[in-house]
Amino acid sequence: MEYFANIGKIKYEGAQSQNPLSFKFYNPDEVIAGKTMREHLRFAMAYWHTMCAEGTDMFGVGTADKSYGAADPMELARNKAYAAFELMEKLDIDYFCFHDRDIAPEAATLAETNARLDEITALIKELMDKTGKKLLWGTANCFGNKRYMHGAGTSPNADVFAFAAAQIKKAIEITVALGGDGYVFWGGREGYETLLNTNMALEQDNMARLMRMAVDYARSIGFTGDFYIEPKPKEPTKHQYDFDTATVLAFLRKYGLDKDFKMNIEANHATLAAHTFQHELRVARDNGVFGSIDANQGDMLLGWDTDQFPTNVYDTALCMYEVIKAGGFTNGGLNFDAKTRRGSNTAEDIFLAHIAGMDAFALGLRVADKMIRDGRIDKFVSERYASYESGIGKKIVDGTVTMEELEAYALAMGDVTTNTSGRQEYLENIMNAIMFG
Ligand code: XLS
Ligand code: CA
Ligand code: CA
Repeated sequence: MEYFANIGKIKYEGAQSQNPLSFKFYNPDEVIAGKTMREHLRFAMAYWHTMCAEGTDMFGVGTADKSYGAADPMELARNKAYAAFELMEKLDIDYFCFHDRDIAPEAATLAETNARLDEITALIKELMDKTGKKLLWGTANCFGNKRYMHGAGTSPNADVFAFAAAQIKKAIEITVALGGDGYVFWGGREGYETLLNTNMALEQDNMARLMRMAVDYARSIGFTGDFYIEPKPKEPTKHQYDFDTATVLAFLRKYGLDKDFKMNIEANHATLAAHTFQHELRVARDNGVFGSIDANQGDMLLGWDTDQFPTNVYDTALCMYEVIKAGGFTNGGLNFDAKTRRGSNTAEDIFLAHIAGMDAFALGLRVADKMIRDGRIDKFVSERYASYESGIGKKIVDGTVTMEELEAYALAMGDVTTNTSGRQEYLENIMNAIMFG
């Protein structure tokens, strides 16, 4: 059975093509800076948005049909898996990501739920073997069910903590069974609404305990991939503990988890934290915890997580600049944690949205490569800090200077006369010339 019968395989046709169902800029096997575009970008499909989300919002029911002709929940889970692989094949997407509950629905008990997961995991394994598609990362949905109303690992209720641990254990097992390259913790409800009812210290200690146990268990069953934390400042809780990359880094270091975790940076979460996407990537890269990316964009006029397909090439270029500077992806990739707008409710819209996102990142990769080969921006930055390469600056960097010596230096100087322009506009002009020249 074909679920997207009217749509064929999407191919690269170049920017002049007027065929909406073609790539204009993503040419998977074209080599850029020594690697194919496919290898650089490692695109992944997000099971929850693409296969499951029907366009519901706070004000209205779904607008898109994601029933895949099924009559009952397990038939739906099976059909969805077949449709997912058809979609990945047609879009030439090599990876996917999922939450446990995206692939199989919960049953009345945990044991029955796990049996359902086993059945669908076996089917997905079969489809992966047949098509060569791979799992970028798996995760557990520990935020949707009402049992998690006060959090999962940070719940005030120890029974909830235990249930979450059991769910995560199973999600790790199926991730390993499917050869996943990563496992994500996104703290959906790991935060608080008010400190009046919250023991923040215990909640954070408990979250760290859960993560430590999860890592140890995963390693004990042979998981060699990366663990990721996905920072997000708010929504659904008012304050989330994984606020941004810098906050997560402090948490990981406090609890000795920094050797085991990297970041899964989401563009829209960066902007919700009042950072640019590039800022979050830079903090991760500078601290050796750059891992993977949830590629989307938010709406700058809205303060919530709109998870739109990325189309802003300025942002994708600066993102790919950071990715290349970080040495490229190892186990990570670009997961489209993005959904079509509620009014874009056809299967064709799903394809057009992925094409938009893949082309936007292909353009971003092309621009980032040009920025690096052009060299003017990198040269400007290194020259801007040249005063640290010799004299007093070198002593500061080497740690061989004291406060007294710096005072003597400043007294002899009288005042600073060496500041030069930051030339932001010069650099912005270069960016535009590279992008559109
Ligand atoms: C929600 C998050 C979520 C994670 C995985 O805002 O983006 O989808 O990526 O749980
Ligand atoms: Ca995400
Ligand atoms: Ca999001």
